[in-house]
Amino acid sequence: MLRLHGVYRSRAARNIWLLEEIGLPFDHVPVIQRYRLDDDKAAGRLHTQTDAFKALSPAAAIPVLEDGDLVLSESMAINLHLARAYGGDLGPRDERELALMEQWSFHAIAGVEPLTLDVLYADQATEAGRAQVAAGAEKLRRPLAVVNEGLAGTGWLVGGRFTVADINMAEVVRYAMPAPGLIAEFPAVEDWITRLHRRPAFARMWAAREAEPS
Ligand SMILES: N[C@@H](CCC(=O)N[C@@H](CS)C(=O)NCC(=O)O)C(=O)O
Repeated sequence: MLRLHGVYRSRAARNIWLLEEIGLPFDHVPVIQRYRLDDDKAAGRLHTQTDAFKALSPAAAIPVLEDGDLVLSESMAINLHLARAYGGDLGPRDERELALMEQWSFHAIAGVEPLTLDVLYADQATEAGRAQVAAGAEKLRRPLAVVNEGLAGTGWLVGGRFTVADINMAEVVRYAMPAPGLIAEFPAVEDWITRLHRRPAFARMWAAREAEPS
């Protein structure tokens, strides 16, 4: 059976959403980020700095997928593999679609996600936090405009249908949602993410994530 390491409150959420979409059973190992644990709580927990986990992940980072003897890190690579191997039409139908799915996944991880972290982790109760969000939102406008353009026409990123490319992009766009009014500036993105968050598989992942201690 497939085995996925990583708590819901991590980039493993994007893999769990896809696994829910495919309906694939998997063994979920809730490895937690070490920085989230006090020293006294780390003992006896599955976390990213344990020797057993570092043997799987030299980067000491979740998520990690074990698929037989294949051990894979990087959340986007894991999703592209799962979609191709098991996802049917969630994955590429041909080389052209694969190229486009990789293009959007790389834009997500390199062009969008790093800019979202200032927004995601800001304390908007403080003036400094709000300023950090405003600066982050300003940087995000250009890459989000690219996504908005990509959705124009069919409302999906690749192949005129819902695919792994949408999941990979939507999970990083979600990190930008705490920026007040930002997503609404991009109507195609706003419509698309609203539709995606209504999907039953996303709702199942989200409910489990919310049930997980923060
Ligand atoms: N680019 C990697 C990033 C992986 C990553 O940084 N994961 C975080 C959690 S979301 C982590 O495990 N950090 C290690 C730690 O904090 O102990 C991916 O997309 O999988």
